[in-house]
Amino acid sequence: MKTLTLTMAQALVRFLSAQYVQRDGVEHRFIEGCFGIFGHGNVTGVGQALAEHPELLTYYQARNEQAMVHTAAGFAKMRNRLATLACTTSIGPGATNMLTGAAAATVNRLPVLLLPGDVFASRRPDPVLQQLETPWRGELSVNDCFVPVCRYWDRITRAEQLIPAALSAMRTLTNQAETGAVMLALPQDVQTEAFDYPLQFFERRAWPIGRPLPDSGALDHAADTIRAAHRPLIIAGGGVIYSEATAALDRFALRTGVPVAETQAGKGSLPFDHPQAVGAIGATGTLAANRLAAAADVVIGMGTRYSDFTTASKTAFQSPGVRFVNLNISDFDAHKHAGLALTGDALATLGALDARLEGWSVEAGYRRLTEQLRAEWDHEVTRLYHLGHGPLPAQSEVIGAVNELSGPRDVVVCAAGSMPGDLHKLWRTRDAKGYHVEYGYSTMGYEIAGGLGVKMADPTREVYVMVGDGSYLMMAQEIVTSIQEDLKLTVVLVDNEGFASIGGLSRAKGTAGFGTKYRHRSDGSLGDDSGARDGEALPVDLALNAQGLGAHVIRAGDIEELRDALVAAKAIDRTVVIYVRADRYQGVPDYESWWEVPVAEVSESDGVRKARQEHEHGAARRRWDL
Ligand SMILES: Cc1ncc(C[n+]2csc(CCOP(=O)(O)OP(=O)(O)O)c2C)c(N)n1
Ligand SMILES: [Mg+2]
Repeated sequence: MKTLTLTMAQALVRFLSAQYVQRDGVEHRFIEGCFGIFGHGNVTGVGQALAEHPELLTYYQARNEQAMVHTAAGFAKMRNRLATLACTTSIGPGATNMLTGAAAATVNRLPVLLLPGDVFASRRPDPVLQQLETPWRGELSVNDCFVPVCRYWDRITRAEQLIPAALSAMRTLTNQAETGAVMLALPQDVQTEAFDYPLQFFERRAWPIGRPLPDSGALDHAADTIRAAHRPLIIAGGGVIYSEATAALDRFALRTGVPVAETQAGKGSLPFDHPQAVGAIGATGTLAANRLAAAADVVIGMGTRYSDFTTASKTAFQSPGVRFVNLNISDFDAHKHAGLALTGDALATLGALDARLEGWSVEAGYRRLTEQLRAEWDHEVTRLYHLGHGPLPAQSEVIGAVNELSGPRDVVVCAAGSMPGDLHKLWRTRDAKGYHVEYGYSTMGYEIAGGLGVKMADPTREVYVMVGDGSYLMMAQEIVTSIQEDLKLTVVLVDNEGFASIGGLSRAKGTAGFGTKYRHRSDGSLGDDSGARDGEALPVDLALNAQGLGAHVIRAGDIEELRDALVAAKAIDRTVVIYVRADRYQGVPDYESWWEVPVAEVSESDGVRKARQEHEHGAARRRWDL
């Protein structure tokens, strides 16, 4: 057997550089690069390996470990999970900083490979700098925190263990039903230990990403169920986009007339002006989709995991006999809502269903209803895009300006705050990859870091990162990385003096926005919206902050200036931050939907007691869907 003597870290880097995936006969390099922040736990191991052979794996420097995981996840999402990035860190805080990123990736089912350093396997110098000692268990380290948020987790305590561990990591990352964060924890001594690795380990390997079909009996049953439906509704989730089934869905919907509603991850499955597109569904849904959902007799879920936002906390579907047919690569999701489970690839399964439904389409009256609801919704979007609100613009107008001045292939990125809901309702998506909102984990701080990953994945598109002042303050530092790597972002920074979304939620539940407004403490302010003790505004200048990080900054005072800024930003080749203030209180309405957030059962406050009554009223509409 021919072997190559390498350190474990050198072998890992060489192995990763040779991994590919193959789908529909096309090969894609899987690990396109490695983000890293070095410390004593990786600089002489993985760091040395990357430095010795930079041609194997491109190294990217980041500012924060959580951010680099978001960047890898954004990259993987943009590439439909056919490629990702690795992340190397030191031990201790460098490693645990990745925890939120790992959870976000796993919740969103996005592959990311995490390579933290770990304490010495030999244990001779214990406790080393940054080691957590656990008196009752010798083999624990802080990296064990990642077990619940990873889909595969391993620790390489001997150099040869890398072989089975690396293969398991690749199997998980490329498995469309199982994918998420994968961690190989790398003890700092073992990273530098040599082993005679078989040459075969480093040979080019293409992992097949197949298109499995459900059982044919289940397909027949599903087709019969759909044929018998009078008011069917498709819910398109992220799986439609990842499987590249959008064109097939477009044809299927046109031919059969079945309306298509979209989840956050599924938005973009159809262009907004498709005759069957009824837009967002659920708690942040359109009136069109929510009306159709309430009356639907068969719900066809495609690649959706039915989050509470999608189901309006199990109140979206009110027809007494409603049945669910679920196409999903994950058996776990396919079985949700007691659905008829079609476990398989979205594209292949849709094709098989289409063939079985030949000649069938919805009744003419249902097509007309869809058309009418669509027209009404389009009108509502136009109204909200051009409210003419003052003195500060409404957020819906900010979104309208960005939508109207971005190109059809450009990408909007967002994650937390009030914008994801407004974008879900209002963004007119023109391209399957044009809408990128991380709403599985809704991580404040994802926006700029994730946007960077989107830009890396497709530099031919302009990337519009829409970020609230709260999220910006949590994690803006990757603006520096975007400057360093010549990856231009257009960041639209919307300042509404704090956490407007949670402020609105708090007000709706009788607690006046407590702790959600940025106000100086000295005059007894509760940081709320009651106006009782409003307190002084903070002397904070986020635009200046962005300028300090190297961005080209434009301050827009109103919607006209925002439009001018968006035009000007196109001609600038480094990251632009457009700073705009928006009215904290001018939100987008809900459209006959509900979201379950618990309210105190007893309280001294009239407002809370009233909110509790409303809560019980909403909760009465919940269904089990058995
Ligand atoms: C890391 C993290 N912490 C807390 C939350 C809960 N949360 C959701 S939105 C929000 C406020 C976001 O503020 P901002 O970015 O300014 O957006 P706005 O609500 O003002 O639109 C908070 C605290 C979260 N989603 N993520
Ligand atoms: Mg805000």
